[in-house]
Order: sequence, then C-alpha cells, then structure tokens
Amino acid sequence: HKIHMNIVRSHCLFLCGFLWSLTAFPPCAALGQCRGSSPEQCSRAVAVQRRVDCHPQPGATQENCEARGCTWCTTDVPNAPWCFFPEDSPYGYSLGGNAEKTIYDPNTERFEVPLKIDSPGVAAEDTSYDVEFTDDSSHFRIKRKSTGTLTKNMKKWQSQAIHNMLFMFQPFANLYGVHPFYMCVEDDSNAHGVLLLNSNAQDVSLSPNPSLTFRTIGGILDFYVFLGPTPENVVQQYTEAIGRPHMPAYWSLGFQLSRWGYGSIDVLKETDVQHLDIDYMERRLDFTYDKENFAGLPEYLQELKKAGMHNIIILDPFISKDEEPGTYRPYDLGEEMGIWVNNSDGVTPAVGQAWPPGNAVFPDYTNPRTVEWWNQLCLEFKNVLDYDGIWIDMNEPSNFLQGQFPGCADNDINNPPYIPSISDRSLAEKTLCPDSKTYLGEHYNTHSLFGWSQTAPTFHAVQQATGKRAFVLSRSTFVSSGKHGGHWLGDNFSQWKDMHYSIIGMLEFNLFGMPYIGADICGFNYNTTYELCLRWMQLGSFYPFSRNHNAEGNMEQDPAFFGEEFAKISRATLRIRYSLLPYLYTLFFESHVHGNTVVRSLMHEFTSDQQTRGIDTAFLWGPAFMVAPVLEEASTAIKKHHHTGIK
Ligand SMILES: *[C@@H]1O[C@H](CO)[C@@H](O)[C@H](O)[C@H]1NC(C)=O
Ligand SMILES: *[C@@H]1O[C@H](CO)[C@@H](O)[C@H](O)[C@H]1NC(C)=O
Ligand SMILES: CC(=O)N[C@H]1CO[C@H](CO)[C@@H](O)[C@@H]1O
Repeated sequence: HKIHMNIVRSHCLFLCGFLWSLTAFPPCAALGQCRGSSPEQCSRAVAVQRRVDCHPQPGATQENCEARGCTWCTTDVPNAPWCFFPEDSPYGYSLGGNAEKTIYDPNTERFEVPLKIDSPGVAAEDTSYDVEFTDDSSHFRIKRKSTGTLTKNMKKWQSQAIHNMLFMFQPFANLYGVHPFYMCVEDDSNAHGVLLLNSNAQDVSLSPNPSLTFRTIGGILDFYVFLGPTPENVVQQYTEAIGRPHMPAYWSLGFQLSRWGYGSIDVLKETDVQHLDIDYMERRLDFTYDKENFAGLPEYLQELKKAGMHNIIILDPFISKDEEPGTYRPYDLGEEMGIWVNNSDGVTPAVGQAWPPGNAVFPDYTNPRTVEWWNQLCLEFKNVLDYDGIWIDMNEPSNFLQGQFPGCADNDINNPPYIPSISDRSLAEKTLCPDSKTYLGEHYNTHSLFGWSQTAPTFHAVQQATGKRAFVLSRSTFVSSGKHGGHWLGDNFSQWKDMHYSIIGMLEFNLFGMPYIGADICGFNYNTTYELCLRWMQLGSFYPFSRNHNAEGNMEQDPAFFGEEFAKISRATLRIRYSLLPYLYTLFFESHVHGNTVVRSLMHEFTSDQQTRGIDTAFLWGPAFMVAPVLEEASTAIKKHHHTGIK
C-alpha cells in the first residue's frame, strides 16, 4: 500500500502496530471542544503514556498550546509532553475517494524521492497483513493476518532528529545521513520494518503508548511495511525494495590504516598507509596532490601496488572558485558545464566556504551533467594517482558558514513554520540555504540526498577507472546508499563510550542495507591512550570495514606505534579476522544476493529469547560467530551478563 498525503504543517502519527492516523492541528478550539488545563479536566484527559506532542518546538506555554487547540496538563513523567492532542476531538484529515490503496492530494505537486522501489507485486488480498480504516477514514490500522497484532511495548519517551548535518553535539541530534527506517521485534517475536521514504527534515518521537510520531516538513508520506516475520526476513525484504548492498572487493576486507596529518610522504612511508586524507592535496584542492610535501607520491603508490597493497584517496564535494582562471580545471570545466548548486535565482552559483582557500562552489550531483563532469575528472586523476577506491567526505553537504554568501533570505522556505528538533533549529546550519536550486528541485527537498546522489556516480567512476569492483566510502548516506558504497561512523572521539556506540552504529547500518561499516579504530578526535586503543584494535578487528583513522595534530595511534606487546596483541586478533575472511566474504555474498545482514544483534538471531533484547555490547557475524569485546577501562574480563549468562 502506498500512501500519498499532504503533510506540510501537519503531523503524521504512527502508533507502532496499532493505529496510523494522519493528523493536522485540531480545529477543536474553533469548535469550542478543547479539553484540559484545570486539575479536574486533566484528570479526565488522555493518559500520560498515550499523549501525542502538540507543541514539539521549544517554548510551549499553556496559552500558545490552547491557542492551537490542544490540551495543557503538566506531569512528572520525564520527557512526556505537557501540550498534547485531545484524543477524541474531531481533528485530522478525512480520506475521500477510494482509500483502499492510494491516498493523495490532487491539488499540490509534491517532491518525491527519486528512488525506484522494487516490489514483489503481491496482490492486496495476498499480503500477510490487513489494512483497516475507521468509519471516517481518518485513521487506519495495520494488522498481521496470522496473529492480528503488530505490537511492541516501549518504555521511554525519546526523540530523534533527521537532517544531514556535519557535527553532532549531543545524543539523538541529527548527523550525517538519513534513514527513516525501523525494525521492531514484536512481543510474540515476529518482526516488522517500516520505511518512510521521505528526504525532508523530520523528527521522530517514540512514546510508551506505544506510538511513533513522524513529523516531516515536506514531500509525501510514502510508507512501506515489511512483515518479516524474522528480523533477517525484514532486512531481506527491505533491501529487495531499495536495492541490495554492493559486493565489496576481497582486499577491502583487510585491515586499513589512515590518518589526517601524515604531513609528508616520509611520514607516510613509515606507516604503510592505505587511506590518504586531505593533506595529500595541494592546498586542499580536489584532484591535485601536494608536489612538495608529497613529492613522489605517484611512484610510491606504484611501489605499494607491487607489494600487493591498495590505496584510497579522499575527495570533497566543494570546488575552489578562487584559483587563477585557466589553472584549475575542475572549476573551469564545471563552470563551463553549469553544474553547480545555484542560489534561489536559479542562475548564479551558491558560494560557500570549506577546506580549500578562498570560497567554493558545490557540484549538484542530482544533475546528469555533473555526473559527466565528475566521471571525467575521476578518470583523468587515475592517471595522476593510481587509486583503488574513493572516499567521499563532507557531502552533507558541509559548508563552514550558515548558508551561502550573503546568508539566507528570510522566507518561508528558509524559515518554515515548523523546524524539526535539528541542531540550532536551522535548516541552513553548516550547509546551504534551503531555497538554493538543484536540478531535482529546491535544496529544501534535496539536501539530505546530496551524499546519496554523489555515491552512485563515484561508484561507477571507480569501476570504470579501475576495471575492478568499486570501493566507495561515503560519510553522508540515504536509503539505498549501500548499493554503491560503504560508510564509516564519522568523526568520533577517542573515548570509551564512542567505542561502545560503534557497536550500535554497526548494527543499525546493517538494518539499513549498508553492511560495509565500521568506526575509526582508536578514535578520530582527541589523543587516544594505550589501553583504549588496544581494546579498540581488538573490537575493530571485527568491524566489517576495519580502519584505524586519526585526526590532524593527535598523537600516533597505528598499532606499530605502541611497542612490541601492543603489536603482538593486535596481530593476534587481526589473525582471527584473517582466518575468518572466507566466512566474512561469504556473508557479504549472501548480503549482496539475498539481502542478509553481515553483522547482527543477538536479539536479531535469538528473537524468542527476551533476554537478548537489551544487549548492545556484543554482536554476531552472520548466525554463527559472536564477538563480545571488553568495553570498559581497567577491566580484563567481560562481566557475566546478568540476563544471558554470557561470559
Ligand atoms: C544553474 O545556473 C547555471 C547558469 O549559471 C545553469 O546553466 C544551470 O542550469 C542552473 N542549474 C540549476 C539547477 O538551477
Ligand atoms: C596530543 O598529542 C600530541 C602529540 O603527541 C601533543 O602535541 C598534544 O599536546 C596532545 N594533546 C593533548 C590535549 O594532550
Ligand atoms: C560526532 C560523531 O561523528 N560521533 C560518532 C563517533 O563514532 C561513534 C561510534 O564510534 C558514533 O556513534 C558517533 O555518532
């Protein structure tokens, strides 16, 4: 069932398993039917755990809450909304016409994500679920035919913001990519997944009702439900719809070394690097290399190749516009081809500031001409540096300013009436203004597709340049990015908690159909320590994408740096990895062909064992190999898990 619906300035409410309703702000105030606020009214209002937030933006007061037609009742329950929709007031859209399959808004043209979803073409009556509408068609319910339910108990209120963004300052803030997909293991151990195929800024809140509220500020409500019934079936069905993960090259399953700040080829040579961060470039300009500090780099890469090693180069999306005319081909050619993201006028390029000196413009990869330009430059550069793969960074797209020069105009697109709970409540934070123009439409709609639209063209360029299976590592990702690339979990910190979070991130990206995933081993920002780095080498030996990476200015952290004992221990766990590579490679094959996960949680495999549900400190490779790393400082054993007895 495909559901199209007008949603600007409205809420889509999805009660996990019970009820889906498409709600706008209630007109109850106008009708004089709003409830609440006095103690006795609050005692008769919606039970706390059933509340749906009616004032998600900051600054809710009784006055502005009631003005919007909602109920105001305070509560001690942490994070529960004080301003909420009155449950039984006559609010919401009513669905006209044939509500069986498609609900649409005939009056407005809306942005649709340009992703073709493959469906197995099951007739509505043959599906394993039923969709039931209420009499007035404003709510509907999805039920699994075999059990009649799709339920799950939630314990906490929680919100997650979704919008591509370069930094993360706090948990649940938006970060580099967008995957509005979840998988839920129901109480009776059946699993289902839901995708909201929508690229607009949004936030998602979870409540103990149980309910899940998607709040998006554009596009259409294009929901897909995957009914498993096992978690592995859900991921297989999801990747059948969005595209199976690519098959990585065997060599890319080896351990990889990287750092930003090698600074010179001599330091590089001491460490047998495989990844080249932005310091290999001349003044951080794409498609150049530093002929002073990295003199002899092309020859050195050839030497590495002869020794059977591979190398990955980094490329950023922004292109300097301030080089001498005629001296920097990537800009000159791009300018000639008219491939940049434009300002709202649709003809002048958006100009921002990033790594290269001076100002920069942004290639618009949703434009087929840009794909031609990029392909040509990648092919030409292969003759300069003989790379094996490309790492595409900063493609949220990142800009060091808030919006391009001279700042964003004050209009409804740049400052919409509702901004999801994203960082700084600004859609232009560290990126371009939402009213910028891309080939597929306003940046407002296409912002979170930037990295995604760069990934497939880069994959095809690497494939063409190397004649081999392509390696592409992308920081920003969207639904189906796994078809053409892998991902690392971003600019983490050398901290014990980030090492732990990496397990959660790795499990999530396996659900998203991007099994080629890992975090920067030993941590990127901050100096690492001997003990943390050693434990992280042990854990990271079992990341599908296993790379030790470091930021500029930090102490060395490659495994050879810390002395003989450290090297010996690292070698021992890496040897286990290498001895299991045929198994890992087979899991990737299964993932590529059938959509299986490569890494999975214990819950994923042992759904009926309730005690596996809270475990995020251990994981499985396929169905058969468990990794339970030490994640705590000054500890030499894994605590017996009080539920599972896992030791
Ligand atoms: C951007 O402007 C250039 C002219 O400078 C034009 O050729 C191109 O088509 C425009 N692209 C978009 C998406 O507006
Ligand atoms: C991190 O290590 C580098 C290199 O050893 C050193 O210069 C720097 O002061 C250290 N930083 C901190 C915050 O300790
Ligand atoms: C800011 C940032 O990128 N943080 C990431 C660091 O890496 C951990 C995993 O190691 C992620 O969970 C964080 O999101």
